[in-house]
Amino acid sequence: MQAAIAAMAHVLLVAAPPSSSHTLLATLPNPSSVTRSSSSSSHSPSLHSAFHGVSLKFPSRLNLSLAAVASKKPLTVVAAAKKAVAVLKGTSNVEGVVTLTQEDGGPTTVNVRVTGLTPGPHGFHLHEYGDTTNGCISTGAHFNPNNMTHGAPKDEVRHAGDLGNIVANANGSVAEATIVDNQISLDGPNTVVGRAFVVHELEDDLGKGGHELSLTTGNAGGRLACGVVGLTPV
Ligand SMILES: [Cu+2]
Ligand SMILES: [Zn+2]
Repeated sequence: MQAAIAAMAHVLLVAAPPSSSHTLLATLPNPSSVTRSSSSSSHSPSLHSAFHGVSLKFPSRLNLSLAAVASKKPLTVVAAAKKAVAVLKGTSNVEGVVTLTQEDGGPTTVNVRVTGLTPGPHGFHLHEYGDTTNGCISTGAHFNPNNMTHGAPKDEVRHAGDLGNIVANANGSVAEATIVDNQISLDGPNTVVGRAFVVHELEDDLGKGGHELSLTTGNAGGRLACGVVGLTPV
């Protein structure tokens, strides 16, 4: 009996890390049957059946955690596409929502809707940090992993975060845009997740205005609203 308890402890240790749990579950015909068999048995764990598929019995607490892992598994498998969102807020009445989607390895589609702007173009960028402790100013500079100068979205020399301008219409001051971009991604070392979108007071001159700020910020003026990018269900 002591040997059996020791062996059981070993099984539990092996099963505890998430990666091991996956491997263990993968050998079972149906992960949900683990939950069912455990809930119908309230007596002590039986090592004897530990490697016999559906009759696998663990203490109910471990079973619950395994079941939780199993129920999340389909999401991971289906997630060839990724989706993220940022809610833009500021000190004025300018606000908006940015939604990003990306298929595996493809370009990122950025859907933008901002309200409360003055009519006309407004600079729109991804900034380096998802930090709004001091308002939009603490989001730092334009996201620039390749150490470039500021430019237009279509330029080869640009910050990765340079998404150009969004244009607010005359009536209602709504700006809507769909931007498809190859330099921003929802995963990997240059992920946008954890950084922030910023919408500006003025038009971004795309690096061509001749102003001293043209090659760093596009001289787009103050930061009206910003929002940190986070993952959202696909
Ligand atoms: Cu900006
Ligand atoms: Zn820039």
